[in-house]
Amino acid sequence: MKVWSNREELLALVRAQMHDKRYTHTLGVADSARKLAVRYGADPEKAELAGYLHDYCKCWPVDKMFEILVRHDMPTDLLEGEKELWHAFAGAIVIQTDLGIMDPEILQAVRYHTTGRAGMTLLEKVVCVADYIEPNRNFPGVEQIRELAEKDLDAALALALGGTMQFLIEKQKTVFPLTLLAYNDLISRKGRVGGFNG
Ligand code: DGI
Ligand code: FE
Ligand code: FE
Repeated sequence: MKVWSNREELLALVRAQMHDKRYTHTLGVADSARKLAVRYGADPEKAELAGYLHDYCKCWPVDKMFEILVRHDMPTDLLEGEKELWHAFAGAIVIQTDLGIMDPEILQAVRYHTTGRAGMTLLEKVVCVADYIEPNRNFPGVEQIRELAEKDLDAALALALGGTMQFLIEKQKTVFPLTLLAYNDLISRKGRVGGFNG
């Protein structure tokens, strides 16, 4: 277990796990997540912390992530699937074991930040959307997601996940089931009471 007792010490540990560009992205996600939390009524402190931690082991060797996932009995479809997804699931484990993060809301926000899932919590949505729209992000369609994120978090997330699935299909990559389930869940709530535009 690594020892930290304030934000600066935590950030130094986060900083040591990744290259410059990933760290800049990490700070951007924390800032965007805090703002989205304020806008939509999630806990801004938790959102910021989850942002700092969400890509904690993104730059780790895949073998190291794989070993952690196997040790924690992660499902076969994850282990045999796209390695890009591993950092989210391994990250949720590692920030608990190495940094002592125990808050299940934060752990889940990290675990599902890449794929999403059906029935995402507000904090999970905030971190997932922040990951797409933080200021250093630059991909086709990001502006539209940024604009939507100011007025409708679910709609922004559906647009973002839909774009990711389109990108994956174009590249003939697998769509992880949770990503599709997250998308379907958001789309099927659209227009219902409590759904998009509530
Ligand atoms: O870690 P970041 O780059 O900040 O962003 P992220 O955690 O959303 O990871 C993005 C990568 O994950 C990108 O290469 C696409 C990939 N990805 C996301 N959802 C899926 C996926 N890859 C596959 N194969 N299937 C998915 O459902
Ligand atoms: Fe990530
Ligand atoms: Fe990220």
